[in-house]
Amino acid sequence: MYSKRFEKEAFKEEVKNNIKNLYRKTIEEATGRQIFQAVSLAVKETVIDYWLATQAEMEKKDPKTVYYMSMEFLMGRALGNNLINMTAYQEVKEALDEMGIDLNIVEDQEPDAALGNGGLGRLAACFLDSLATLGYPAYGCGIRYRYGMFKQKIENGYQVEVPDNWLKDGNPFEIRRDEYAKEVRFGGDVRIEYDPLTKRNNFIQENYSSVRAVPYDMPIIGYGNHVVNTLRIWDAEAITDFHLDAFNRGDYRHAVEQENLAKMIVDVLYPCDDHYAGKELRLKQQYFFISASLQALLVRYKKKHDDVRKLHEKVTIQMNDTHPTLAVAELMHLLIDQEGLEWDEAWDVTTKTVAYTNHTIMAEALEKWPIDLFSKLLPRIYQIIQEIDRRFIEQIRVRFPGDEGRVARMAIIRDGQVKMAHLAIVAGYSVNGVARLHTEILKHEELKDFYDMMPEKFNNKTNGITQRRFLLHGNPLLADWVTKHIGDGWITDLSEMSKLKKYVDDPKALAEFAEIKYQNKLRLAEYIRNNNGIEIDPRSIFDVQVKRLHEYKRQFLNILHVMYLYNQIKDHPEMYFYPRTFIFGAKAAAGYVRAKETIKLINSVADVINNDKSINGKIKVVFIEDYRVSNAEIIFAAADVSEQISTASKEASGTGNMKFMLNGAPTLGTMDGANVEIVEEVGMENAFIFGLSSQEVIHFENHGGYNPTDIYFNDWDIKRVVDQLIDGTYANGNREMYRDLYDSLVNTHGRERADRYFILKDFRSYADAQKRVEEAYKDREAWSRKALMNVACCGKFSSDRTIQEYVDDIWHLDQIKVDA
Ligand code: 26W
Repeated sequence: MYSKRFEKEAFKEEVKNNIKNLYRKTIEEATGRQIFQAVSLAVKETVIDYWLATQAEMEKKDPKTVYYMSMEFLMGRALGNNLINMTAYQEVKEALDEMGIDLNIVEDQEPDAALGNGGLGRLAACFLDSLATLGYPAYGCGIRYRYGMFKQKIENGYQVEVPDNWLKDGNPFEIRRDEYAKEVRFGGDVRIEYDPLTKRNNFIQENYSSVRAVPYDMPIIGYGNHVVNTLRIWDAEAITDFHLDAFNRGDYRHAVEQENLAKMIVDVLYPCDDHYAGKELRLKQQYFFISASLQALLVRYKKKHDDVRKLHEKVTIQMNDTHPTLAVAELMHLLIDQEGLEWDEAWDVTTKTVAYTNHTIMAEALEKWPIDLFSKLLPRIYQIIQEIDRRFIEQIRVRFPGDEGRVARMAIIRDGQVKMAHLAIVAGYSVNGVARLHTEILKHEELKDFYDMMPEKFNNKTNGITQRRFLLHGNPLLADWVTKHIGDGWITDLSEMSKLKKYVDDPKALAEFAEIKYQNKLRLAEYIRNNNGIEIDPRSIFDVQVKRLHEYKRQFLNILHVMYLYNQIKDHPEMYFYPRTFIFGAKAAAGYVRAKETIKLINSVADVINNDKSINGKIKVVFIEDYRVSNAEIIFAAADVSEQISTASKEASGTGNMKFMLNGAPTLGTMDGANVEIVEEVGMENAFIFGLSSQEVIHFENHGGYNPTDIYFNDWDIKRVVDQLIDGTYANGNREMYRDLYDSLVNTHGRERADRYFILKDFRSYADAQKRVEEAYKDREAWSRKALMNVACCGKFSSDRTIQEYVDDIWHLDQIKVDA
């Protein structure tokens, strides 16, 4: 069917027709964006057939399905990825070539669907790709934010946030499903009414405001298997057409309120990563998409089944972090208040249906809602959580009599707050971390009390990434080379990459492999020239740190080390130094002041160093504006060194680390998150590891004993670099500009320890590891061997492997097959 649909002439005709019908233009007259729309709609025609076929198969087989609930889906661009997964990329490229259209340029017209912040959102997107590719029935459930992750501009070295109006020209792949709209209610009060017939109390919500949730479906295409799953994201609308009815009913104010509520709810993605702000609107967003998704899920289930007590046999719900944890209470509410189940029956179903993934141990990221805010907005949900909490505390007291400390630590409602992680763990039938080290820290440190009481729930699922987007699409030169050597099995079975090991001592293979990296570096250099106006040397070492800006990720350590190298070169111009390009890309949450200062510092250091002719271009520093999924694909392909330098114990997993590995960039990193497992696969000799261990960090945190000023006063090079933050070197003489960054290293402020993230402690060991990188890079062939070993050993880090583990250990889904 693909071959029939992508019969070239028919496809070309379709594109022309779309341009004519949509824009009343010829191809020659159409703008780039119009061509993108026309091509996408032509592709969608084929997608729809498989989407229907998949739905029909699901109707027939009634397989167990996972609902992946997530506030974030960081999808990136769809067109190229859809063509790749339909195995139609080459054919479409040729068809467009014949029309004088360059597919690459068409792809570049598409805005990223940036409905996520970083790791957690991109993981959700990779999971959807793997679920479809493995043929597992799955819905992604989320929010159709009108504005996604902000666009980042750098002005005068500072980050400026620009709204991301990604839907401006329409989204060609989505389908609005008005017929599945649901009502979601907020606020009001709950009246309890005794029903003598059923001898039950009924809980009736009154005087509420409500919005209409309307789903938009996006196709999620499996690779080469004709399976098309659905990402269902919800838009909000006012429930009444207030111009007429409500106004006439004299209820104008209420109607306007509901209109505003609807507009507000889906307006924008919260751009906070790892920092919980406690905003009412965010709780509204959470309830909005959870309630709508669960209502829809129940309707779908009941079409085929009449006993909701068996929901867990066909449905499983995965909660992506605590953000969707209201699902626990909303499912209880629907089962009790709508379906008429008794508490115990509803609890039995709920606790067999929901599961929870934890993505962070950063205390400031844990969601805790103030009771009064929560109970006013969600009065019935709050009652249900109170009852869950009451019963849970009883259980703790039975298991640990007299241990009221434990009750205080574990309660769901405590200190005037509702603790979402506790609710998720108590109700979830599975609790997982996202890398082995992270899960161990959860079990033995952060969630120890819960692990003591219910060890059987805890399990690890080390994250993964999809090789379809991050190699096959993002790095076509390497993808072709790999296929030429080991066949194309790796596309759906990344463990096949190990077959490349037989080439790691083959000079011809190594030379070709190195040449591909070089070509990819040229491509990135061109991107940087066009976007940053900076000329970089493609023969220099591309040393890359791209990820959200966060103190624990330690971009600060990286730039301090650059400042240190610069001092060295200035002091010893004759010293041997392999040219380096330090590349950064990072967005800072809009309100995260210290993160924004770090961006400014990186740009200031770049200004000084890049303009210093005396160092002969030995160091260049580039801050790539607006790091996002689409430019990430270009960046990973071109990287020589992967900077994964978080303070050990802080990065739950990391997934960028895996994307670099897949593209042949060895890791320069700490023993943190999934780095530990990367090193285990590739071997210590093919990575550059430094710094404190997680145990050492945790020990210092619990027992003290680290004093950064000891280092500051005893290591002259370190003191010099730290002092340069306040001597004006990088601030045109201004001594105050980086005072806060300086203070964060050497002065304790209030309750915050000096150098919380052990930057000075790890500095020397980082500098040594960097020295080892330089030494290793000098031997070009030995370096290529290391880089190729990284590609050959990356098999474990496919999200296909991760998803298969979720299926085997947690979800137990039925596979489906769709015939062409
Ligand atoms: C409530 C505010 C908020 C927003 C986002 C709190 C926490 C988050 C996320 C948990 C942050 C996040 O993206 N975590 C990352 O998840 C990735 C996927 O599992 C991991 O690879 C990263 O290590 C982890 O930081």
